[in-house]
Amino acid sequence: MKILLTGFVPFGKFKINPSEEVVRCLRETKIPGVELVTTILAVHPKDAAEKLLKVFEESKPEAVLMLGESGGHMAPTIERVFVNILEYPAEFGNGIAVSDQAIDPEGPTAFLATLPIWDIQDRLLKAGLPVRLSLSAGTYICNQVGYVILSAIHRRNLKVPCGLFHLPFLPSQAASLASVGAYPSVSLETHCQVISLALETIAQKRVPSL
Ligand code: PCA
Repeated sequence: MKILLTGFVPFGKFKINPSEEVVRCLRETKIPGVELVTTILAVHPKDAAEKLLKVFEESKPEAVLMLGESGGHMAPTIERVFVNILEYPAEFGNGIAVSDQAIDPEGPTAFLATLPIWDIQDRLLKAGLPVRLSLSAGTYICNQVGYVILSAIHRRNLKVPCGLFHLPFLPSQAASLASVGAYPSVSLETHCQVISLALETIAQKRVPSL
């Protein structure tokens, strides 16, 4: 199955983003039943959505798995809901804060992930890997790209399972914050095992869950 796997460049005070590192690592990994198309997105509301839609059009994947960093999360997290809100503080918007904008003024309130989330969760837990489900992807760029791509898939009535994992900090990121507080982290190796098994499960399941 051809799956589009995306990550993001570093943002905020970091020079590394676990999502980009995982994409780089899995590009070189053979995953049973999976042919990967990969791309790294800018952490920018216009550029990220435009590039994602362009790569989607060009590569015509049969499924889409997006990855993003979410510092403070305890485990890799499957996002279930993408809301029609764009809102972020100035520190994440090059000095410009955005408050309570609609991603698509004509669009529905939210889209739900169409990945086989229960199968992925079962498979990961049985393999002894950490995962949790979440009902909020936030209101920043990860939520936005999730909303935008699910909206495009929905409008075209495509049978393309699609969703996003938020990934906790890598150990080096948590270590760099030691003077601020104790942050949870997950190793790159564990992140890669989690996402590799999630991709394998998506390829086996094939159909959107909703
Ligand atoms: N995480 C941010 C955007 C880029 C990323 O890796 C988010 O959670 O929206």
